[in-house]
Amino acid sequence: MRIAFIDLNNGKRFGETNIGLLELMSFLSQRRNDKIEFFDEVDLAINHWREFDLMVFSAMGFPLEKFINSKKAKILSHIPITKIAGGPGPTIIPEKGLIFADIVIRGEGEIPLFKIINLTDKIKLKREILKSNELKGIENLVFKFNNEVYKTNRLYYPELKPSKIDWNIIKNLEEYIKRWPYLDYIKGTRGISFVSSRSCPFNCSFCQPTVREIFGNRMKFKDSDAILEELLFLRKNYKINSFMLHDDTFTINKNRVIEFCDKLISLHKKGISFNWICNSRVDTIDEEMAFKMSKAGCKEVRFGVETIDEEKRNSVLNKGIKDKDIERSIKITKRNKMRAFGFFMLGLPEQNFRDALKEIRRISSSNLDLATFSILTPMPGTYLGDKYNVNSFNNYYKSNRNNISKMSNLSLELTRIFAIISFYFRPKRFKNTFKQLSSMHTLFYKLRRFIGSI
Ligand code: B12
Ligand code: SF4
Repeated sequence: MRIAFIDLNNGKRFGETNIGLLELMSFLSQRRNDKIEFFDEVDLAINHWREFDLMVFSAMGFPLEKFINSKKAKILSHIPITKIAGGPGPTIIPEKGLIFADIVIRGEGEIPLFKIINLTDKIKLKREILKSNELKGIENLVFKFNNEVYKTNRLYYPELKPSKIDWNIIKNLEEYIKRWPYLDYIKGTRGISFVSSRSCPFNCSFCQPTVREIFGNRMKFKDSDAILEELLFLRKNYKINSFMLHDDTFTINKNRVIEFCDKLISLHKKGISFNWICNSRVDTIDEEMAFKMSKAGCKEVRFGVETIDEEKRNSVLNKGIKDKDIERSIKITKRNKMRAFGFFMLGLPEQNFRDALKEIRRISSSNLDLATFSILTPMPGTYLGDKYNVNSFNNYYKSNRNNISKMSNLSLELTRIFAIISFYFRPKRFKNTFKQLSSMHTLFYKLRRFIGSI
């Protein structure tokens, strides 16, 4: 079978490979003998469609919305081979995937995709699969059957483990490494992003139940030996010296973190070391863990603080973290010589310009080394999205991002820019900021990302 895998997230622009698609491709190539090809440009895939039996698309909600409103989606819908869409976007609103694809797979794609490919293999005229009754027996599908939308049983896979990635699949990996946005304050950084776990037990209102809708309730962890093997492969073949763990909360399981760190530390004897960075939660990190992480090369720990207002953080956002945990985790991180990074959101319900300025002042004078500021956007498939009746991703790329604050869209955007300037140009951080911006290469990518995010 000849299968094209297409990333609609535009991940190359951010230096971020589509881990979900990579794990799917690796899962399949470990079990079947197909000709698989990865495309990060949809135009290229469209131009080459005749070379494939199946086209497989992956998208988050916002890129999906952008794509279905483009001419390319129309062209695709007329291409006469079977097209399958999956990922966080189609999982939450499958009907949007059906605008250009024949079949949407909800949630973890490994097993249903494997079953569809096996079924397609058995059918002489590949396209006839859409008329096959057997399709109805495969779980987690949404497709059109006799002009009606048909949904099969929704199943989760608590026993499914993330696959070891075959990085050879991405032929232009160097382009991602070149744009990789983290640890750019360390000279000579060459990095790549990983995800070592799936799902999250917490219940933040702006995020859940999306993550559990994709992965189910039970957390699953990737084998740390598999990650290490991947890292060593990338080091040998691509001279990687850094990585980012995109797990929602990498520090959720202390024993696992310590085991992973010990394995990294044991590589030091062979002269091999990595700089790395991870996401954490302020109530899941402790001194022993931070000490090990730092020894193992961790340079930066990222915490979702969201807002400095404890009451709103816990009532509106349902974050479930206290101010004292925030202070404690920042101290622990810095004491162990790692940088503390905070994620913040502006535009909370009822927030006016004055509240926002107060918030920015307090964040800027905090002990954090780094911070980002987003605009709170209720998304479909989240508790907050339900509360505000949001059932489309389509406002995101326009100026109105489902603004639920008391500020106008323009003042919200300007406040965000002001927050970045106020935080990074404080005298205590200015030296670091200047150091980061002094490299033309870094400045170029930072500006590009910044402009792209407005
Ligand atoms: C890493 C990450 C990113 C990276 C980019 C990753 C990339 N290259 O695609 C960065 C930092 C750039 C990013 C940006 C954004 N992200 Co993001 N991101 C994540 C994160 C933390 C991990 C993704 C991941 O790799 N997971 C591990 C892999 C294995 O899972 P997966 O990709 O979902 O793939 C599995 C299934 O979805 C499915 N699948 C995936 N593709 C396909 C395709 C087919 C055909 C099939 C059958 C199945 C299938 O099978 C895979 C394996 O089981 C997730 C949260 C999470 N826990 O997953 C959020 C998440 C995906 N991001 C999210 C959001 C909102 C964003 C932003 C809009 C944030 C912002 N405000 O700017 C942007 C959008 C970027 C854009 N392109 O426009 C939301 C998406 C919500 C939604 N319903 O779409 C998530 C779920 C976080 C959340 N809970 O809010 N993100
Ligand atoms: S925001 Fe982070 S901690 Fe909260 S539910 Fe989402 S992934 Fe979990």
